[in-house]
Amino acid sequence: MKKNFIGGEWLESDHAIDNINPSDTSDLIGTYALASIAQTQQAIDAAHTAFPSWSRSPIQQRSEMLDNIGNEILARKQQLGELLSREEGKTLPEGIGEATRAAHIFKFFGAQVLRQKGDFFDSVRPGIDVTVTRTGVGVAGLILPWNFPIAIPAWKIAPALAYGNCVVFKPSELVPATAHAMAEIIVNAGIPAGVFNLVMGHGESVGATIVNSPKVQAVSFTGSIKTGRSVAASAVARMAKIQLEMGGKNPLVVLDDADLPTAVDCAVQGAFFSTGQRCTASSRLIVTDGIHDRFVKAMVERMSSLVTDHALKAGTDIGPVIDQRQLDQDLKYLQVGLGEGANLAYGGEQVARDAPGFYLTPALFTETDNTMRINQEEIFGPIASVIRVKDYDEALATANDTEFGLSSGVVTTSLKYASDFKRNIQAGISFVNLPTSGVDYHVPFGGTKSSSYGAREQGQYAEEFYTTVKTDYTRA
Ligand code: UN1
Repeated sequence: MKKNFIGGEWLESDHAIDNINPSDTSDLIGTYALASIAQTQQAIDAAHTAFPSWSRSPIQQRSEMLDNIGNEILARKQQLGELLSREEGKTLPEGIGEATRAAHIFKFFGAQVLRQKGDFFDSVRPGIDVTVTRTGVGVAGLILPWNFPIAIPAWKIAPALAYGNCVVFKPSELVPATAHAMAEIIVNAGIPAGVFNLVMGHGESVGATIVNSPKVQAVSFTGSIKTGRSVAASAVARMAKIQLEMGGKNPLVVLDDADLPTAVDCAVQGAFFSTGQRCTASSRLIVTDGIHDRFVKAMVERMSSLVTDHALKAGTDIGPVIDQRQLDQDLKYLQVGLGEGANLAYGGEQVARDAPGFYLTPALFTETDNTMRINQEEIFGPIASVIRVKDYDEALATANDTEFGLSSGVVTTSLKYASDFKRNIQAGISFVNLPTSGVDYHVPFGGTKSSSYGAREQGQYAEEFYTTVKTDYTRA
């Protein structure tokens, strides 16, 4: 049984969970301890106790530690990427790419520790100086989804530690192996007891304990909108700082003047890579009349060449769906779409491969309209819809007609439309002639409307959530 890391020790537990490979359900990756509520509490207590000394620890020490963690992840990116793909189901190149991204994030925040900022003011009263600085918030409770088993944990853990917070890290119970391997790297880098804690387990027990503990001053959550709302309600009720990253129903607008191969590339990558299991996935392909038929034809051609198979097999483009529950949800939405009158132009078939896994071919709906459930609700699978519109203005209005506002994109060769789109799309992120997924690690990440709540993640903007502003007056 792989153990949790609590208060500087690896601890067993009475309960454990089997970690199953979604590409091959006969492959048991390992058995992982489920932290109890008491153990979660113990982790929170340890983090609380460690905070005063960690928040005052020398910045050189913190910087080197984060940089060393980044170097170690980089040195082991192949092995970590393989483990990640084995338990999550994204392809091996995607898994290795994600491990590499996590390494870069740790190294970025290693350097960021040294870029301390502050302000100095004369007081409005004579003889008094005012300094404004930032300090760590306290214990950061980090609650993670399964779809990016190492990148999203890295972009929460690294800034939390960099700015002097102590961490209680709850990975998704579907992907404990990568989390455990990353925790080993963090522990081996010499992190002091209590500063970093790994508590694997379920949301109802471990997650709820973190969210409701008065000793957890900051809660950062990435996951579904439903869980996000309940995390927010509980955490705000006790005045904790919160940061939520939730769903998306991201539009990719394709205009008449688009370069067709670019449009198809962006749509295929954005909608179907990582099996469409990204909150930045392009699930609504909003296409103007003049290019619509050519676009759909080229999409179907390209999709028919995509290989859906075992995540670790060379040549696989699309790995399996994460588990049976998600597969059921995807299949349900395929039925919902058909019931709403959409045309299934390609895919959406549950297929058998050499190994027993959750295989679903990428699906493209056409003849859909934006009011359909398949265009309003997040599916989180390899399913996208084409929405036909007459011109740019209708495309933009349709793109904005959603409760979500995370990512967005436009494919066009017109500077006028590209500029207008960037200004007027209601989303935290926009891409011109690029897929809506696959973000850089050194710039802010987050959305508007129901997609996100609280300060942005990543880059120097991460400081906003993981620090608090302090104003000090001094009379000489
Ligand atoms: C990306 O598109 O590179 O869960 C990152 C998600 C997002 C991360 C997307 N929080 O899909």
